[in-house]
Amino acid sequence: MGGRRRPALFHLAVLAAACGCYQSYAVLADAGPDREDAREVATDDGADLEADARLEADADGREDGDCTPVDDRCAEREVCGDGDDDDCDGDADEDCPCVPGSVRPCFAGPPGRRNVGACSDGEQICMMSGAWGECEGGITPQDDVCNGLDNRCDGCSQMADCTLDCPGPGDPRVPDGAPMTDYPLDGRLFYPGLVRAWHWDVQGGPCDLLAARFSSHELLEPDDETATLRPLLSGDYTVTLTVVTAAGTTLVCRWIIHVRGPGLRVEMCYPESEYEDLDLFLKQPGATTPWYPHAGDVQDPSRDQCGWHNCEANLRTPGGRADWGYDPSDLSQCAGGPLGEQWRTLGYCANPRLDVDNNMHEAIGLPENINIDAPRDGETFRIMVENFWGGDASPVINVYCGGRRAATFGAPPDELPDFSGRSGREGVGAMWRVADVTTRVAADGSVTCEVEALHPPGSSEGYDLTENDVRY
Ligand SMILES: [Ca+2]
Ligand SMILES: [Ca+2]
Ligand SMILES: [Ca+2]
Ligand SMILES: [Ca+2]
Repeated sequence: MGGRRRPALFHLAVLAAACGCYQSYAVLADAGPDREDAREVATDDGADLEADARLEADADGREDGDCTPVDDRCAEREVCGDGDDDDCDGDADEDCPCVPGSVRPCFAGPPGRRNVGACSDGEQICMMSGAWGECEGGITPQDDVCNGLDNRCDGCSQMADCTLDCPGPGDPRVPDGAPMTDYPLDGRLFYPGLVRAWHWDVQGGPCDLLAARFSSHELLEPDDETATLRPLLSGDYTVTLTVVTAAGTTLVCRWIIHVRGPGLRVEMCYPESEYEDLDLFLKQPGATTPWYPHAGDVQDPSRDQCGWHNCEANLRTPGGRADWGYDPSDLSQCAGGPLGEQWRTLGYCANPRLDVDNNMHEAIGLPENINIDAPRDGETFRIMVENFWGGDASPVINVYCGGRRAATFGAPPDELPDFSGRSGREGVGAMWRVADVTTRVAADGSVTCEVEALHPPGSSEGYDLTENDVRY
């Protein structure tokens, strides 16, 4: 939705291209010192170099001959409901029924190696067909290399005397991050030796697959010993660290950083976000009023829903901030985001809040997200997207509860069939009523939720898309 301030472009770098060359864990011997940006070339006597080389010569390492590998537990048949690939065909819970839109952890390797060594769960989305999609992300068993980690995930593949000490799941060197909070990356935590070149690469969460120019994060100083990850969205970020040693050997670590915010977070991204304005809304629990009650004026959304009109740091319409009775959160929950300065000026992070409205004026090419850091038990929130721009768009909605993705809607292959209509300047255009989310708060304060997809009235499938219809 349009604003009046000066445009402020946030450049979200395309990070993937530079080093797509190291896709495996293999130690690439003599991979070559072709980086001109080497910052730390060994210049002292050759002794260190020799020691370095000697250590690397041990890279074929040793294994404990007494070690018994874990049982893969590969079975004849797939078992439904466990997120495991029981029959070891590379797919978890294939041909098993599921609730469309729901998301859960899965593991595409042998069940016996799940959560062993370097291995880490991915996630799978239940497609609109009612079957689980591919298990994406995560780390599956690989050939072992000398990197301080059990790459085969069989309990026996760790080699000794490795110069590189990679982190696995739960390693205190790779703690969880938070959305819109800078996350420091330090190569010295993993490699102590002499270095010719460092390189960091980060693959973001589900939104990054949508469009080459869209990124869920920024990565600052990717060719330095220390880099900074600036995640805008929740989710799993896969980090790849490449070290070219002084002796010219290329070493690689890969691990996953979980980026988790508290409470309920509804995040929207769309590949057209550099030139189209979509608006995300969340209805106040208990309210069932029309989304645009004032003669269908899109510039005047209902006051009982959170959106661009009443939930950003700076309010652009009269009528005050959305107040649903929640305490505000500490500034640290929102000050690191694109409109961090505005939130700092306000002095707190509101609940509910819209961190930023992607609107072709003050923010372009960004996701939109609405958060409630500490929702109450048993509240139901309806999610709606309005296409202010009018042209066809393919938004994806991710729902996170207690930091874990609970549901995804609109992701390929289930893009909206046709989400277009007249411009918001002419009236109510295309609207998508996405889902109802009910929060569950346990005694210990942890938040989960139940998500129910919305369908056209009287139907049990399909997206609830309308044009010029303001109904709840
Ligand atoms: Ca299974
Ligand atoms: Ca399977
Ligand atoms: Ca290893
Ligand atoms: Ca917008």
